[in-house]
Amino acid sequence: MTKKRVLSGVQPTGNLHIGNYLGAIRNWVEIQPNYDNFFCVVDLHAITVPHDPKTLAQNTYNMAALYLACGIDLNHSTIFVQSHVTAHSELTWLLNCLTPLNWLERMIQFKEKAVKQGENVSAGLLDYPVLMAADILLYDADQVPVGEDQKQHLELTRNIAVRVNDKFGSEQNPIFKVPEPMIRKEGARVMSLADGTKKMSKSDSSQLSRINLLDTPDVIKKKIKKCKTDPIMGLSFADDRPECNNLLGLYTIFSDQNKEAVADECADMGWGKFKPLLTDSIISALEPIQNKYNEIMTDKTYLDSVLKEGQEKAESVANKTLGRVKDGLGYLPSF
Ligand code: AQP
Repeated sequence: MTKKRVLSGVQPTGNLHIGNYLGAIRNWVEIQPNYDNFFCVVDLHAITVPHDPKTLAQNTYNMAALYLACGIDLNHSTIFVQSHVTAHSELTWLLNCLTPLNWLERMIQFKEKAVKQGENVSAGLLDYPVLMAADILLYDADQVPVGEDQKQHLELTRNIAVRVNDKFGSEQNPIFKVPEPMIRKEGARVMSLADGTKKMSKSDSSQLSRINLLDTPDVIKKKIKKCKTDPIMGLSFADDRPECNNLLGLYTIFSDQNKEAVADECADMGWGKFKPLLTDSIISALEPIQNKYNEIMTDKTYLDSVLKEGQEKAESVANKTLGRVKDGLGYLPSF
């Protein structure tokens, strides 16, 4: 039986944080033996907000190395760079012309990020979800493992696929496979360390709001020490205690326990006792990833070969889908 296909990606916009890890990459690693996986570094998405051309290539490289360091296994998965497969840009244009503008204007992420950019907001930011739809649909993905924040974009991808199938395909010969989101409950939404009601985010101006996968033990210790808490005695998973909920949730995952065990362990604790436990659990969980990352970064030839092979595998799938779409839309075949 052929395995179902999975596609997902992360933008190379700065350091990967534990929200990206728990919401996305850790799940990719766990599910990969059961699927045929394509994981890309979505560098075309990275320029939808102002970017620095001096760091884009290196960030892309670092992100690919982090995928491997987190445990992406090339026996099950293909790692590639989005901009290396030109079909992503081409399909985006075709989908742009088939996507109603008001579908994009409704996207929460656009509204939130557009506010931050004011007058400089680019058409690319509005178009971000169409590019994401192209990424997913090119690979006939069955499942898309993402964090909770991407749920609305996944819904849009499904709507675009259904619309194109209805207009240009047939029931027997649909143009696109309609993908399903794969959102795990725990870790799906890791919150900022500075405000338990806001998601942890790469673009938050405060470094203290997030823990990066490559933070040193001292930095992790400092960030946890300074993180926002509440003045209530005893720790609990209460809905009206966003910071407490978030930190207990992180401890649950990083100490590899279940929620009930953590609720019992921490019920009578104060922050002074809890914070060192959380710090140690994060440091120990990240240590093997950091060691592997440092090892991979010493071997550029290896990383280049991974990305070259990834590009070839991704192109062979993506170009086939692009051909099918262009046929469906009635384009003159190229020579
Ligand atoms: N706080 C989070 N909790 C759980 N999952 C998260 N993801 C992002 N933040 C959290 C998931 O990480 C994957 C890659 O995200 P991305 O690179 O596309 O960036 P993003 O979703 O825009 O969020 P970032 O990384 O924090 O960047 P900005 O600063 O742009 O908001 C996705 O699967 C996402 O769900």
